[in-house]
Amino acid sequence: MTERIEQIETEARAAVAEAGSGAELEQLRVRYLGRKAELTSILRGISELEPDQRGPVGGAANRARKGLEQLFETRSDEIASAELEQSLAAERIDVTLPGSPARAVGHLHPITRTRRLIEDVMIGLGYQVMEGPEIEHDYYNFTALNHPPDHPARMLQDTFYVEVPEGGDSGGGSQDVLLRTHTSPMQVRAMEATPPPLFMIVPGKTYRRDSDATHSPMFHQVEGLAVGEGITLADLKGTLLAMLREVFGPDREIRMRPHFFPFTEPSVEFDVSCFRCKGSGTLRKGERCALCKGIGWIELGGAGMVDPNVFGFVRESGYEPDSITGFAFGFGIERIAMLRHGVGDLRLFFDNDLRMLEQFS
Ligand code: FA5
Repeated sequence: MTERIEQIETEARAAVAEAGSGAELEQLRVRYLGRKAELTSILRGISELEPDQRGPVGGAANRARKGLEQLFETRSDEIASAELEQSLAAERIDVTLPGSPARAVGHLHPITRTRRLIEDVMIGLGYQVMEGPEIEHDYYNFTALNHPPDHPARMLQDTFYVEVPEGGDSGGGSQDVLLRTHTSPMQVRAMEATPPPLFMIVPGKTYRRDSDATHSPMFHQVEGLAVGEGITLADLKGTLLAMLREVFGPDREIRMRPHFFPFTEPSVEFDVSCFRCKGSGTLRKGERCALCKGIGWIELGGAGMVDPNVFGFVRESGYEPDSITGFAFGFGIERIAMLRHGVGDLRLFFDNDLRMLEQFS
């Protein structure tokens, strides 16, 4: 009987070594260790053997069973990892391939596109594009731009101030650091860093405590600054006209209306002639033009000649208030994008609703 047990074990070991798949191995396990297997029935029949046979046969059968169980386990691990290797190699996918069906790649946000359009036009006019910090000092945002200490724009209700942690260097008091309310602080920073003549624009994010269909707490502005000898208000008008004709079409006209900004003198607001009603204020059937509200002009931003007081803050960088002049302008990018694309509510740009954004692909 013990010989037969050895034979079974040898036969089983040879068969297991040959097994090439998990399924094949399972069949062998059933054949050699299953309920109906020969070894199992030998073990079951031990009690019926002659007493002197029970010890040696039972010992041999149990050893064979244990040995085979271990063998099956080892071989099963080997086959599983070989199968895994095989399927990893066979089912390898290139995750960089387009999906099926292929989805169109994304596109630039309409605000980015509008910003780039304006940058391209201004670079064409000889301006350089600069960037500035969104978290700004009161000095650049207000003081050096000639805002008196009691100017309402400095009030907590109008502006987002940043709390400087204890021990941090705010530079000058608890209301010294804020989210810039316009891109104009870069006028002073650019003049500090670059001697005249200077022709630059600054696109970027700005922040105010505003929220309605035409105002959002975060929005984008473009600042423009041109400083040199003999620069006049006529140059400002020509520059704005050239830029806005590129953006809104070659037939556009612009107009400037007197206004007030602390850092320009004189100051103006500038409008572009309405491109829907061609400046007439009425549509074909005598209807009032809704875009310009029947006025024929659309307000775009603020501008003016740089106030000599502002040059006074950067005199040491070569900006002598008596001999140098310049103009500055600033406007909102969202406003331009709304007008160009007929979007009625500015907040739609920032809701991240693909049904809206995909219209600009
Ligand atoms: C200014 O911010 C001045 N810095 C512009 C300037 C620059 C004047 C250089 C003179 C010389 P104002 O506050 O009017 O001006 O803002 C300019 C434009 O920013 C507005 O016409 C409007 O289009 C846009 N704007 C202002 N607040 C918001 C807001 N909350 N959301 C969206 N756009 C805004």
